[in-house]
Amino acid sequence: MTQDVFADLGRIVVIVPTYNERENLGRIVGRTRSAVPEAHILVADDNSPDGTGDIADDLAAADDHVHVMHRAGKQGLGAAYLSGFAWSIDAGYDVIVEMDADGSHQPEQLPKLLTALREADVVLGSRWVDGGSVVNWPKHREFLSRGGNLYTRLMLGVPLHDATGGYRAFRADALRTLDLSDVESKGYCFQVDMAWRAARSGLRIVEVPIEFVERELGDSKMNQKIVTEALWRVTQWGVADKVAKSRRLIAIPGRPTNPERSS
Ligand SMILES: Nc1nc2c(ncn2[C@@H]2O[C@H](COP(=O)(O)OP(=O)(O)O)[C@@H](O)[C@H]2O)c(=O)[nH]1
Ligand SMILES: [Mg+2]
Repeated sequence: MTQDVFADLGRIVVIVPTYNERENLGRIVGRTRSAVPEAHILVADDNSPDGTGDIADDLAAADDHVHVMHRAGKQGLGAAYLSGFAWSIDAGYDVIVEMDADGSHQPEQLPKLLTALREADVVLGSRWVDGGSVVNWPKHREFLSRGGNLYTRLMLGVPLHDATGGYRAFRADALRTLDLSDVESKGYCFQVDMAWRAARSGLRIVEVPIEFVERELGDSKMNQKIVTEALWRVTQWGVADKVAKSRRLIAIPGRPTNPERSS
């Protein structure tokens, strides 16, 4: 296989967050190493009770492109990615990729994301653009994802089709320009949070179609709490944004904008 196809993008790291993924980790690491041999991998494990962290250590011991971040316990996807971003930026990577451990995000499609990153700051793997698809996903998950994305578009006004997806590539330079110190999103709404921050900052965001394949091994960590957090936060952000926009619309130049004081 040709090495360093993406040398022009600089050093690449793929962050793989894990919680109880012992059946999946070896496969996803192997597939990623084959698909983009120059990419490094950072496994961000939340002290998985099933021993995923030990498997990650074995993989790292056998391959200098594999690294492991052992975290104290299950603190959510958002927290794992924030630590992973900080580690990756600190280590001097130029491209930071997000990829699930369970095979839903196919490493073989990573070259497509990286190719698109040549003309963008952020690339979102999208299930809901032309050419995108889902395989073996239960109908209720598809409904939740399509509905969640429609609601996000309406509330936040971002023209993205898959703001909830988690197969992404960022330029580290672009990530550095975002203030991530106040990110509170714990669960999967972290993805919406990041997409919205990127859009508001004027970063160049490109969506590329992906085929998302439901996991065959292990269990999904999606739960009601994650859905509730996403719904609540997107609603809060959307309302705050609309209020701020309407305030700007009614502001009179030279006059205080606080209506209570402008009698
Ligand atoms: N480190 C860490 N990883 C998590 C956590 N929750 C989910 N993940 C990982 O995030 C990825 C997506 O989770 P998954 O359960 O497949 O969600 P689904 O695809 O929406 O059903 C997988 O690699 C999980 O192991 C968490 O709290 N901490
Ligand atoms: Mg999954």
